[in-house]
Amino acid sequence: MGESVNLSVEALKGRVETIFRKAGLSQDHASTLAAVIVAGERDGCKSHGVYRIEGCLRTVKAGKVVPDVKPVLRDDGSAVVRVEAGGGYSCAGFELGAPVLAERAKKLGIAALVINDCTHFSALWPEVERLAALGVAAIAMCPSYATVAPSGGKEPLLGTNPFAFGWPRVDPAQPYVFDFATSVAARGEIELYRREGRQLPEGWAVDSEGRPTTDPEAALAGAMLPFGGHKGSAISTMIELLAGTMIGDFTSSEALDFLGTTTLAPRHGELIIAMSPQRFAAGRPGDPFARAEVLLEAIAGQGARLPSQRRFAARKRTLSEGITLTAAEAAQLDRLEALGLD
Ligand code: NDP
Ligand code: PYC
Repeated sequence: MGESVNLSVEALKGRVETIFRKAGLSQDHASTLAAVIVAGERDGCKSHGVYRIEGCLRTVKAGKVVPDVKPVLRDDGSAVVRVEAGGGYSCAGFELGAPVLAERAKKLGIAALVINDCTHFSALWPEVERLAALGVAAIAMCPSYATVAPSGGKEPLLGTNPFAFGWPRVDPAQPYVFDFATSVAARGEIELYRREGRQLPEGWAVDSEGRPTTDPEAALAGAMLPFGGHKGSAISTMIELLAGTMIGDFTSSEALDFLGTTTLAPRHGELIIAMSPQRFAAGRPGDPFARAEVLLEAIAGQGARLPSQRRFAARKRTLSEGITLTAAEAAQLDRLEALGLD
């Protein structure tokens, strides 16, 4: 086995982008995918970092994503802005729709971006963070593919359905952001345990017979569990309804039927709702952003950590010291660069 390597954020992004270009992705898709994957490595979010590259390439090779489609913006001036991704990766669609969404939320107080027919594998925090930088609060959510049993059940039906929230702060580099799977942990996290040969913590999953398991292989073949029992199960169901059926797109169960496997990136839609705090608080006492600072500082003042603080610290470190890839990750990158889509 070789050695770990250290790369600047820009150098890693360039290499990942090249891999995607060689695999037939258009420049737009290659660069937006590379950006989100490298942001994961930069911020210490490895469940959606470089290990995802192979899955993206497998999805291209299987013909389950259109690698060079141009997303189309459908905007009738209303509060619902739509991007038709045309079976392409979601990230380019988000880039197209985000500025329109923020502008519309500021104008109307609230607006939604619907992304339809997209292949989606990425973390959601880059999206709510981007919207916070544009001055709006936002929630983002999407189904996935059916891998999670509803609370009280034991068959995979719900997705790991991520849910993210962003709120602009006085320091624009550190918005209040959280982003989590509605399963106990993301499926990508279980895959990392499998690769490292480690046992899972208890309570994450059941095997294909419905028995609790800490074996990652058995968990991936069985069903993952929602976080917080019936509460996570209900939030996950809400995401199926709002970001699946309501926007006329696949639920997690339909996404799995379409794909026939969990080894490729899932196709479905995404829903992002943006709000202008100034518009909601208009005519009421106090500035909503200043009042938010009081609350957030009081939380931190108790010694509790705010979500994303770990990420922001990792970002600060990697931007100055570079990103360290393990020997296995570095070898994977070399191999993918040499092979293209083989
Ligand atoms: P985690 O449980 O690791 O973390 C979720 C959130 O909680 C983060 O915002 C994290 O902040 C915060 N957090 C963690 N620990 C603490 C703590 N002690 N105090 C305060 N905040 C804390 O994430 P998951 O495994 O649930 O999800 C990981 C990623 O997977 C997400 O980015 C999600 O979008 C992605 N995902 C994507 C899917 C898709 O279909 N596209 C499906 C499922 C998940 P911090 O980052 O600073 O630690
Ligand atoms: O980690 O659960 C996950 C996941 C599913 C699709 C993309 N990420």
